[in-house]
Amino acid sequence: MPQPTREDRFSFGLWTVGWPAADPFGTATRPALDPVETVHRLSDLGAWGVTFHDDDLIPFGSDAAERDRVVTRFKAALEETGLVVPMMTTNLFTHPVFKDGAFTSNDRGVRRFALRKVIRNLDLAAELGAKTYVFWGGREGAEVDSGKDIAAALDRYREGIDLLAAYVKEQGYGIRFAIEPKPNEPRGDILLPTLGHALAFIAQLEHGDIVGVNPEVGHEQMAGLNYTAGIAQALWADKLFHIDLNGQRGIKYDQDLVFGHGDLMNAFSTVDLLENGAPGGGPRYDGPRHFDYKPLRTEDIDGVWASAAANMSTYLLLKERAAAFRADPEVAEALAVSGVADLAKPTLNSGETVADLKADRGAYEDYDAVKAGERGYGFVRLNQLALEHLLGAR
Ligand code: 3MF
Ligand code: MG
Ligand code: MG
Ligand code: MG
Repeated sequence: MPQPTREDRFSFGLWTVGWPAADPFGTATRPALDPVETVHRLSDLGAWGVTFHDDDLIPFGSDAAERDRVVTRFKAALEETGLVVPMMTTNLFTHPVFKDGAFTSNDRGVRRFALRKVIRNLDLAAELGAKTYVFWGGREGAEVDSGKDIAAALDRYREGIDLLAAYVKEQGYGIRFAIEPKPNEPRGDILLPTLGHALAFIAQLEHGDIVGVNPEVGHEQMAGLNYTAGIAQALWADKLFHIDLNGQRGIKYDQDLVFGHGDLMNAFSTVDLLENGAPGGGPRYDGPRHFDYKPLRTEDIDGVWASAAANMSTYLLLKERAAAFRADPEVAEALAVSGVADLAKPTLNSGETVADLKADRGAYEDYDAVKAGERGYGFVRLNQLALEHLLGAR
């Protein structure tokens, strides 16, 4: 199996391998992990970065002395291993104070508390050199339609993100924000449920220049959406600041499976896009390959580390397969038959006006739509070639 190296820039959240596997129906099946041990284990496995929510490292309610002690110890582990902290985030969902949301709680005191909690952790993010700060608003939502004024909630969401972005700019932290959409869970409905909603929201911000998205595979798939197509749009908008890779099998609860253990064909096209870019060019993703998964509740501690390794191994295998796919002359021929590269050509000629288009009889009056309608695009053959490469049959 391919072995990960630092150059692959794989990162993991402390909350992923560290999940003790309590779920709504059962208690924890594994002990809590010491973040320092996690740093060492991830480093040994070939990971490059570790990410975390404030409370993953510093227990909620810790006093200043305890906070300093924990951070100092953690920093020492980073130095010993060379692991970096590319991304940080805030836990605005576990404590009961956030049960009706953080930036969009109906309770103004909660909203102010949430802003202060983020500001405090942004200072630490800058200190640890994090380049991206993620906002997953898991509690920003509702179950009761009449209980949440959505327009007002979006006003408060915008107020919060803009205030924090202004703070980051003012401090010269060089941090960019990435909003992570999710359709539901834990709230019945969450604000900014999909990547598209998030992009539309970002366009309304005053400081949207430093705000992008952190799409998670499973979250988009929980909404029945195509992850690869989604991140392609985020790239097109120059807003793919970070990614959460994992697996999901259909529209159900957030499974957080190992990357590739859900929709494998889609995982293949995701890696192909991330590694090889869109066939027609455009912005490329060069951020961390971040895994936000959960080791199955059935696994023991050895299984935890095996599952972490599985994410990286799967990614690297798919990367190899995607390279073989792109290099195959038969694939090139199939892509040509499908007309994939032809889509990069503008529909109008350079300098052509709408009047010119109207005057072009070949475009309409003399256009043989019946014949054009008979064309086969060969997409099935193309997909079968992808599948054969994916299965290692080519
Ligand atoms: C929940 C998530 C979150 C976010 C995290 C920020 C707890 O479904 O995906 O993980 O990823 O809050 O990165
Ligand atoms: Mg998630
Ligand atoms: Mg998930
Ligand atoms: Mg996530």
